[in-house]
Amino acid sequence: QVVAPGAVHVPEWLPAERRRELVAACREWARGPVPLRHTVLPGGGVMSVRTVCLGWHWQPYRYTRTADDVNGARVAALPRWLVDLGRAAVAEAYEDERAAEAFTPDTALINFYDDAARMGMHQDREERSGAPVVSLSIGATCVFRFGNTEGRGQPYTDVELVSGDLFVFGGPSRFAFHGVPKVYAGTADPDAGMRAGRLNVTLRETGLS
Ligand code: MD3
Ligand code: FE
Repeated sequence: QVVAPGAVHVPEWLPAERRRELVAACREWARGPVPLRHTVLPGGGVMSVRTVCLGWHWQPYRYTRTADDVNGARVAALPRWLVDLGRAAVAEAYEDERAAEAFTPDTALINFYDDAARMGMHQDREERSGAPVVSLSIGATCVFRFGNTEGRGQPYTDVELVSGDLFVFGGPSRFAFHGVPKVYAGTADPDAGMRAGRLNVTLRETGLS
């Protein structure tokens, strides 16, 4: 389950009950204060994924406290229980309690994919922190493409992410290119309360204040 140095995949880490709780919470966050929406890129492109943020609002390519690219509202707070879930995730993936206690995420990005949504290869470089990123997947199965730090192309490794999977990206993997080239239709997770599509929740330290 170690895909690359610092990149650890823990299949089906979240039990169905925790998945359901997270899905229910995501439904609430999707309503506002900043609604789940397709992010518009500076060049005018529109992401096929829909996103809502907690703690800090990500807009390409910076973090703000208010969603001035959406409705101007202040983002909802990152709840303590989600911070604790992130710490438990780091402890599990790295088998390292110290690393888990040191993890102090201050933002969550919640991405919703319908069956046609994709995410192109990119790096996440807006954070001013070397802390790991915790990723939780719920719902439909996808192909996650984990690349290298040099560019969007090969070498990369394709990994299937299924409902409940945990992935932690730290150390040298933190700035690797990655993307989601495919979501498999017909792989929903009704036990988690998802009839269609895929949710991905990432927990991060922005390093901002
Ligand atoms: C590796 N999300 O939100 S999660 C993103 O499934 C993003 O929604 C994808 O890429 C998704 O930026 C992939 C896995 C992930 C997230 C952040 C990373 C992998 C990462 C940051 C650095 C390295
Ligand atoms: Fe990313």
